[in-house]
Amino acid sequence: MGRVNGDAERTSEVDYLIIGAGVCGLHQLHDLLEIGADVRVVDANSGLGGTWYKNRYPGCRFDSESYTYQYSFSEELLQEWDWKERFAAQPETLSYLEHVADKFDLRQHITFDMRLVRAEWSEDDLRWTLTFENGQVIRAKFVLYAMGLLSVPTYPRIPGRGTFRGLETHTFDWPEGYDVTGKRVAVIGTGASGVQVITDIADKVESLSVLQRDANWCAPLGNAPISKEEMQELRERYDEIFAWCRETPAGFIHRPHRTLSTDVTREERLRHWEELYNGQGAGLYMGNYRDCITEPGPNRELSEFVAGKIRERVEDPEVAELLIPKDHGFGTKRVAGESGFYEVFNQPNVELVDLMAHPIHEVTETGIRLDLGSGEFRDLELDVIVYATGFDAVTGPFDRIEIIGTDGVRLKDRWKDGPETCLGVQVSSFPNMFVLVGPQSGSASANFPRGIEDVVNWMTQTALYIEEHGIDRFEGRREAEIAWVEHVREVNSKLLMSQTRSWFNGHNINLERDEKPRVMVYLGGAPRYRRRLTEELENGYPSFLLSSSAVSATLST
Ligand code: N01
Repeated sequence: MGRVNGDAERTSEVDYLIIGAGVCGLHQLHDLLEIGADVRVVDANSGLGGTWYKNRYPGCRFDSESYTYQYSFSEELLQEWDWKERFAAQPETLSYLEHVADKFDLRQHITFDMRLVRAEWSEDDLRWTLTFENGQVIRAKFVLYAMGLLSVPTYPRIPGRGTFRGLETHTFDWPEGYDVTGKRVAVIGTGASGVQVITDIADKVESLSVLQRDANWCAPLGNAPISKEEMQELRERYDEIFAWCRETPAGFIHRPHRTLSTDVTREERLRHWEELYNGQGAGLYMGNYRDCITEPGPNRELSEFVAGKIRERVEDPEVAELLIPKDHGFGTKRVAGESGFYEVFNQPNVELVDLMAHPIHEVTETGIRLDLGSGEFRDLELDVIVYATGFDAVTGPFDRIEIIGTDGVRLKDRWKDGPETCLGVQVSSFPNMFVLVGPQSGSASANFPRGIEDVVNWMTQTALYIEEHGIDRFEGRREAEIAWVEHVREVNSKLLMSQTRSWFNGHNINLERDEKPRVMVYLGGAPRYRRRLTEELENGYPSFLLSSSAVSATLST
């Protein structure tokens, strides 16, 4: 960048502007620099790392294997980085991303504290004008959104929130280094974030109240340190590991069996599930018989197996029953990896509050008031309230920016009944705007760097094409968009996951509980998504309209 307008010092120009310096934005920046593009990254945060910069709550870590959650674009990088644990904690991951930025000299191309508030397309000069909260303006030929799927936290709508005199925080906004030792704490929410923070702080706090609405399924993570020998062995197998992950549906090391659960005896099934339960990572969830997450019968049997484990691990049978999900089967929502979560409820300083029976009436100056019914209330006296209540996922970051495309159309209006995208990478009427992380993209449901890799590689190849052919306008075709949304809907409908209430289906923003699900993520698997994107490259982008004013011709019609 660096071309500054004389009359407005705060306006600058660039060819490719990436919004977000997280796992995706950094990768895209690296690759566009490699091809010599004029590129810049901006980020609303004061440092790089995206989700790993923000999520500093105690216990935050991967639940995908560390060695699969790293970039594969540099052999040197792979060979020099040692992972300390099988499932790295947030500080280690952030250090890794900082190391990547330093190694490839990326920081000089990133500007922090730049919160985008408005982006407007101009058909006259085929540029986006992007306005930031701090008054800066950037004009860009192409805008690439890499804002993360889970970067807008949702605080529940509870009367009195904000009046509490102690610390009220979302897991995503955890104050750096804040120590809960000896404090009276309530955690609201038992999704992946809640499970991690609850497990980490339970034996440090004076008292812990876990406020649960619906229970979520969890399975043991099997975390452990990685020895030097193990690391060396992993390093030697990286090619094989990445080749394998590229062919699994979600980019993980775990892959569903070809065998159906009904092809084997019950004894064999139980033995296998026992092994998976005691294994590492998401094996029980992603490396199981394939009918376990597609067919209600097998799913019920697997759920009953996991429920049995919860009953064994939690001493109080009533608490155990509350911790067993009743509204969905195992693996039909994202399963949280846990490391002693259930044992926490055997501690005398921990209580589970069933919000279905005793909803929150209000937040008070001193804590939380529960409604016991019949006009009776119970006050929890607290020092800290933690909202582990999830995110306005996938579309939330876009909804917070005024994005205006051709003829004044607003993205917010286009997506008011749910997002529609052309292959998860563009939106018709929003030329030159690419979505690297967003709705209906394969990147959205895959182990992040693996899913991202496909989109980033496609984008880099596309940028090369743009440069070589002098393309100055690139827009998804409406008919291709309609076809893609239909395809995503159809593919997703084959999985039980499409029927549950979770952020995968848009139930993340305090929607009414019966509101229609939205087509948020693509569940067709990373290999299929990659093939679809590759088809576009190989066939000259049939799903997009490309034009070059230099040659005054439409190159792809
Ligand atoms: O959020 P969630 P999360 N009153 O939406 C409850 C990733 N992640 O931050 O189920 C009371 O899953 C809600 O209850 P219910 C991962 O992809 C990854 O935990 O709606 N409770 C639920 O219990 C994950 O899927 C890692 O009834 C309310 C919880 O809050 C995604 O982030 C670690 C409520 C929200 O669960 C999101 O996980 C952590 C209300 N008004 C997260 N509103 C890794 O390991 C919501 N809840 C990499």
